[in-house]
Amino acid sequence: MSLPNDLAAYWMPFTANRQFKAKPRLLVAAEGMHYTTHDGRRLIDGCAGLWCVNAGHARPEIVAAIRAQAGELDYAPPFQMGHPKAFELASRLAEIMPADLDHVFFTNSGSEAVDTALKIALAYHARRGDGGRRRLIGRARGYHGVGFGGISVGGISPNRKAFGGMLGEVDHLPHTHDLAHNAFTRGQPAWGAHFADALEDLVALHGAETIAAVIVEPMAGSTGVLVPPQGYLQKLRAICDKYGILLIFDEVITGFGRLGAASAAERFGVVPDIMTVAKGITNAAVPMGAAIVRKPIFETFMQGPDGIELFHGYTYSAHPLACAAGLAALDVYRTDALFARARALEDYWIESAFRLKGLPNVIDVRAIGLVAGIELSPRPGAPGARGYDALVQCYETGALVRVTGDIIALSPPLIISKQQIDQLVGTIADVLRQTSA
Ligand code: PXG
Ligand code: PLP
Repeated sequence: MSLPNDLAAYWMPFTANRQFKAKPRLLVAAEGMHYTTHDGRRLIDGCAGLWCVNAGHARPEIVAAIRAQAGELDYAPPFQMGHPKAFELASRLAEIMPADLDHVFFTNSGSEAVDTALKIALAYHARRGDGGRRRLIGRARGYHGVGFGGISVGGISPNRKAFGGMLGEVDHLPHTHDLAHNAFTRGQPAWGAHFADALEDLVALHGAETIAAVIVEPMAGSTGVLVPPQGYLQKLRAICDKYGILLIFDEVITGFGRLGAASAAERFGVVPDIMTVAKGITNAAVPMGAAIVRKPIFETFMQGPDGIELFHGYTYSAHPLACAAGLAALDVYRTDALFARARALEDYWIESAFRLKGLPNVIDVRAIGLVAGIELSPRPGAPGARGYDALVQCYETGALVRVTGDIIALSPPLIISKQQIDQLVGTIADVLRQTSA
């Protein structure tokens, strides 16, 4: 397939537009573990699209469900109306999420899921007559999408700098990344649970009675794969409980099998009050996200005068195509036991990623579930350049990987075979050797 003859009109997101348009990389087809490029090459998908195509591309069951839904019910207004699959999908999600995370508010993306979760947290406290709790606590290096709520609690500087004021009442925990103590750790580092104690300091500073919620990624993905130290999430949970602060896990990446379980909450044995999901919820075939809340939070909204309980929602909340894709995706995950498969492959995956230790410029390898972060030392005076070169080289050599700064993040579809793991890691190893300058 040839290139379109005009690339100018499309303003590409999170992309160096001019660099890209000077040397475009177009994907024109996908199936299973592979993409096809515009120049007819096959790429092994090392990042499940963008951490989202967990069951692999073009799953026939999901394709068929979307086709059928488009012909049967293309759209239904979600305000004061419903359609069956929205209720069915919510029930199915409640079934696979831990404890009493039983009520689901649908959105169209992770960013919207985060905004929704933050708004629910604030409205929950107000509804309980505890409306002084308006402060939201995020974490340095956190990524919670690109809405004003998400960038306010987020901790990635370039995503905030150009955009001014943000939400007013926000603070941040420190991140948990520490190469001096934890470089080259397989799975969760033993050192670092104390980073959660910083929440006690924020409580002392602001007063618990002003704090509504803490939001963290249980494993930070976008910033370059930061695995939570052992005991860290448990500690955050305990401090939140002590002070009546809601704990929100942003599981947009970690949901749906990435860490070998339906959720990171299940994997780590820590139940948040609200969970945000997106991406893998539909295997990425139709955009969708959700905020999933524990029963007592939902019940709080179901008390009082009988009327609209939450003034919030999207035109496309619970879109029929997304619900159909979501139901089909959950069927595929269950039928193929993909979460258990990821867990069973984890040791092989981690050992394979660690084959990159010792290659030029590799200053850390970290891995858990079917995720790995390969951190490269930045070129002097040119942070990100080495990472970007690795991305381009991998693309030319036959692998799609995700790069954030100088960190390569790997998160293949959960259907990857051992042989394909070898191929993916082998390609990256070759690239690291070739681009050692
Ligand atoms: N929260 C988390 C934890 C995410 O990872 C979002 C919210 C926002 O989701 P939407 O659907 O609005 O994009 C995300 C998204 C990367 C990368 O380079 C990661 C994401 C998005 C884009 C790029 O790792 N995660
Ligand atoms: N802007 C305008 C002018 C609208 O009418 C609407 C929805 O009706 C929106 C924004 C919000 O769009 P969505 O519900 O798709 O988020």
